[in-house]
Amino acid sequence: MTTPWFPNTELWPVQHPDRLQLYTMATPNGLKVSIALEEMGIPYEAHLVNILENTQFDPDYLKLSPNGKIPTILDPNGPAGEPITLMETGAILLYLAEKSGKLMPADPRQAWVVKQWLFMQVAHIGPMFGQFGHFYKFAKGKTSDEYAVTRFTNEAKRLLKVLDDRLATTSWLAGEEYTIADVATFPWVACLSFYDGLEAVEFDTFGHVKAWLERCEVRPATQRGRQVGLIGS
Ligand SMILES: N[C@@H](CCC(=O)N[C@@H](CS)C(=O)NCC(=O)O)C(=O)O
Repeated sequence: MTTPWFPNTELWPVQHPDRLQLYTMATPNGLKVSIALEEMGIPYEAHLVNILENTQFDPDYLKLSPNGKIPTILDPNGPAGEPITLMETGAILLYLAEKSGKLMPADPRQAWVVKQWLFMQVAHIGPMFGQFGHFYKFAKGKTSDEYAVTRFTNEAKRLLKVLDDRLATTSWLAGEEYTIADVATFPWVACLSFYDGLEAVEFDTFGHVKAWLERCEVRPATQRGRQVGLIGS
């Protein structure tokens, strides 16, 4: 096995070089991976990449993750026993599901349904909810133009309706089994309250999403995953 190269070990000292290394922060995208690792029971070592201090642009970090975003993983024991680094949560979740054999149904038809909802999160829920949070909370007072707030509030509501209709018919997004599609979507829906946006998106009207969110929130592994990458941790 080739010894992996670890980024900036002064900033991110590695205590368990044999374990999967997670570079992250407790944001919705970061939490997807720490929750998945906890749910799958994969041993890992987490490192905080504080995006509020622009640490994601550390030249060493950019070697792992050229787009300068969190999270990133470095698995010393990747395919054929060789190290692998991965950015992009969709790819990371698929990789972890394959590695662990967990949170992805064995049945190929069902597995495609999981991938469909996973890509729906990555392409729509994440970017649109993120823009909603940006304009509704963080850019408040910085622009007098209501256009963006209205656009992303409406889009967030539209997407919640898509999720609600789906969850009216199934317990979890891809069916009766909890999968990486739920892992990916949960932190973004949970984040609406951090954006103080529950009223704006009329969250209470989406009863099936609300009940699903509660089912996700009580999972012990999910609760542990939510503690990873907090500032000061
Ligand atoms: N499509 C990427 C999105 C990652 C992403 O946007 N991460 C945010 C935190 S939630 C980030 O690193 N932001 C820092 C920045 O934009 O400079 C993924 O799914 O991994």
